[in-house]
Amino acid sequence: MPKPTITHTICGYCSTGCGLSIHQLETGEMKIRPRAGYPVNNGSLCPKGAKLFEPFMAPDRAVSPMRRENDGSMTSLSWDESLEEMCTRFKQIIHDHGPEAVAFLSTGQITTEEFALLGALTKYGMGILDGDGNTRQCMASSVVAYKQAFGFDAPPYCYADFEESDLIILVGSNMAITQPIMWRRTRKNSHNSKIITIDPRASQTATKSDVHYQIKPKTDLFLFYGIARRLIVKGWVDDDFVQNNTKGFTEFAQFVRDFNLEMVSVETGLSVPEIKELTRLIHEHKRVSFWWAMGINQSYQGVRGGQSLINLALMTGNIGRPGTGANSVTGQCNAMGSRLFSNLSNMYGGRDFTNPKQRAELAKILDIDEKLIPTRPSKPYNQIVESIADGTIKGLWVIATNPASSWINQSDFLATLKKLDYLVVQDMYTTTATAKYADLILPAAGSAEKTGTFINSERRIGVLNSPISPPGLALSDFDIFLKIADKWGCADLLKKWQTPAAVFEILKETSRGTVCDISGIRDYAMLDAENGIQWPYPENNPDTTKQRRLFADKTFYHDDGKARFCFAPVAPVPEPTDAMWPLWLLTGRGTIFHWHTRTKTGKIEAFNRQYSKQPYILIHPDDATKYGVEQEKMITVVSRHGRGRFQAKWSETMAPGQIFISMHYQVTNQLTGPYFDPLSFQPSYKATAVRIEKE
Ligand SMILES: Nc1nc2c(c(=O)[nH]1)N[C@H]1C(S)=C(S)[C@@H](COP(=O)(O)OP(=O)(O)OC[C@H]3O[C@@H](n4cnc5c(=O)[nH]c(N)nc54)[C@H](O)[C@@H]3O)O[C@H]1N2
Ligand SMILES: Nc1nc2c(c(=O)[nH]1)N[C@H]1C(S)=C(S)[C@@H](COP(=O)(O)OP(=O)(O)OC[C@H]3O[C@@H](n4cnc5c(=O)[nH]c(N)nc54)[C@H](O)[C@@H]3O)O[C@H]1N2
Ligand code: SF4
Ligand SMILES: [Mo]
Repeated sequence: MPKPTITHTICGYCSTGCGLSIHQLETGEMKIRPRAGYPVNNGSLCPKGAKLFEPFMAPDRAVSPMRRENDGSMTSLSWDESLEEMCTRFKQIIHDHGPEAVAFLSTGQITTEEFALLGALTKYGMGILDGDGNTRQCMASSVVAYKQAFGFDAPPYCYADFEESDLIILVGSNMAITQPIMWRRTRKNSHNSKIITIDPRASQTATKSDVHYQIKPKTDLFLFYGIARRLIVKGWVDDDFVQNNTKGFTEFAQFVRDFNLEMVSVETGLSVPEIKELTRLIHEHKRVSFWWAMGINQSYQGVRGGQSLINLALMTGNIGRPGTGANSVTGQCNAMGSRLFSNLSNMYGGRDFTNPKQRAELAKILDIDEKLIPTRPSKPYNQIVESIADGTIKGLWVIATNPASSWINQSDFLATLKKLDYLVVQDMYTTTATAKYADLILPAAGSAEKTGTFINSERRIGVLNSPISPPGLALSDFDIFLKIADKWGCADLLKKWQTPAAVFEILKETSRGTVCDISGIRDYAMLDAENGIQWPYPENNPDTTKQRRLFADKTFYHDDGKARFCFAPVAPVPEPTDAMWPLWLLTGRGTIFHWHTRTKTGKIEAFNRQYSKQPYILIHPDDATKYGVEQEKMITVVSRHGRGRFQAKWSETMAPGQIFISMHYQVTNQLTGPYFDPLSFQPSYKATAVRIEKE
């Protein structure tokens, strides 16, 4: 039997970043297998990765550029015609209204090289100042939390820490369905670990954990400040670590004095013995790891939430050792690439736009005129949306994200989108919620159809080899950006940026000497041969360990090498429940099978059969009785911002007073309102006051 041809690539869904082996048989048939020996997922895949290719064959793939005509119909165009139109329209808007009148919204789902090229094209070539990613919706709070506490946006862990921990504390993470391979690793633990989940719902993860702390929504800060206080009262602090490796502990200890057990119990709904027990467990275990996800980040106080866990890790010395850490789990396949190399909130390599020395340094590395580099970072997503609403932004380019479904406060957002003079949507599909508003659609290849790198949650850079080709005229985002550069007339600036491999070389140079230095990675072949490589990996990197964590030397990235305790008073919920709006709406992922707005997984019939096509709510039976909600019947959920119809599902996984709606339906964000963390500008998707109306 002839041997199949094997290519290696990375799954294009979640930030776990599983390695795949694609076996191509002589018949042309392709089989997806987990990549043997890949340190992320050795031998395992979740159902989405196993069916990676199916959505690529869907009939609504965008196969040529398309223009919306006056009667609303779409006409196919050549690349030349479409980009001529796009550039002419955007240039006209900039000519008439200035560079702030055009912006873009991007993603955590394209390659690092594509981010980097987009950042250079827009900022240096097209003169566009503002562009942000959907990563703002996802991990902006962790970014700020880490920068302030550690001096750099540096998630410290490797996945081996799941296996090395003796106490795993998951906060606002439904890992069993959102990061199933990470979850599997928690189960391969040889330290007899205990898994604790802190979540207002008995989520799929909470029910599989050893202990579930069913906290009231948005009271995590009370709990973690309260635990910090009790650790201090009991003398359970790692004084040496605090003394030698941190700053601000005295002020922190003073601050948490008010968070006594009784007050924390009232606020969180947990009993005093539960809080005491959790504190004791943290003290008695030797390798405690704290993991947080969207239940913390997507909040009006998300940065402080992440930092409240960082504080616990610091004061107990649970960092830099196997099985420890204050670990933010990010979401999309390349959210971590966008954090460091998209040139949006930071310049390449985590440099600061407002720092003249760093601007000059970058201009030299890139061999460009320093004047081309903006002196301020991009506006964050929410301010871009506000600027569309007030008419400042008139042209928008949306790349690999579907904000007409995923952005918060849709009841305003959809009206805002209509205010644009010109909207370009670059996507794999013509039928997305956002594409329906587009004046121009640019057909993009998906992750399995291109080359480049993704960076996963544990900072591992993995390389993509395209096992399949894009359909029709569709092109990789990389090639689309190069074509736009040509049309715009700035191709000269990007002479050195012609292939993903060439851009990887540029990124190596921009990273040299920074915290995320990757200058020691020779090329893609090395990445492939080494099963991915975690940053940092400087030239002459002495540490070739396959799974590396940060801070083993207890040195942090602030100038004095010390980590900071960061904290603030607990802010009131911006929109409280009351007699008129008596229920808390929680939103999030509903199933292992579906991805966000379902543009991809919604094409897989086997997955659709496993999940309700009808938007639904989960409601506790007591609330159902109280509000006269019948099982499986349609009801209307109303918030101060909008309304939607849902099928009612009674569920004891919910605490009374709370309902859950998954984010996989466009209607969900009709209910959410415009609240953001003031430091990270991340939307607060997980606390909206609502009521139920019977039909
Ligand atoms: N199957 C699947 N997997 C995915 C995705 C997907 O769409 N589908 N998306 C990916 C992406 S981009 C992301 S960001 C991740 C998200 O991964 P997760 O963060 O794990 O998922 P979520 O469901 O958004 O939220 C997690 C939990 O937060 C809880 N929560 C809500 N409010 C609070 C609170 O106040 N405190 C606490 N402690 N918990 C709270 C919710 O009940 C929920 O169970 O998943 C990634 N993986
Ligand atoms: N209520 C509520 N809302 C939420 C959340 C929540 O928990 N609750 N979570 C938030 C979070 S964490 C996230 S990350 C966002 C996700 O929100 P979105 O980013 O809007 O969701 P996706 O469905 O992943 O959209 C990605 C789009 O890119 C397209 N695409 C995929 N690959 C490529 C590619 O390679 N190139 C191009 N050009 N296009 C491609 C897909 O077809 C799809 O239209 O949702 C946020 N919204
Ligand atoms: S766990 Fe994430 S990266 Fe791994 S196969 Fe599933 S979706 Fe893909
Ligand atoms: Mo996300």
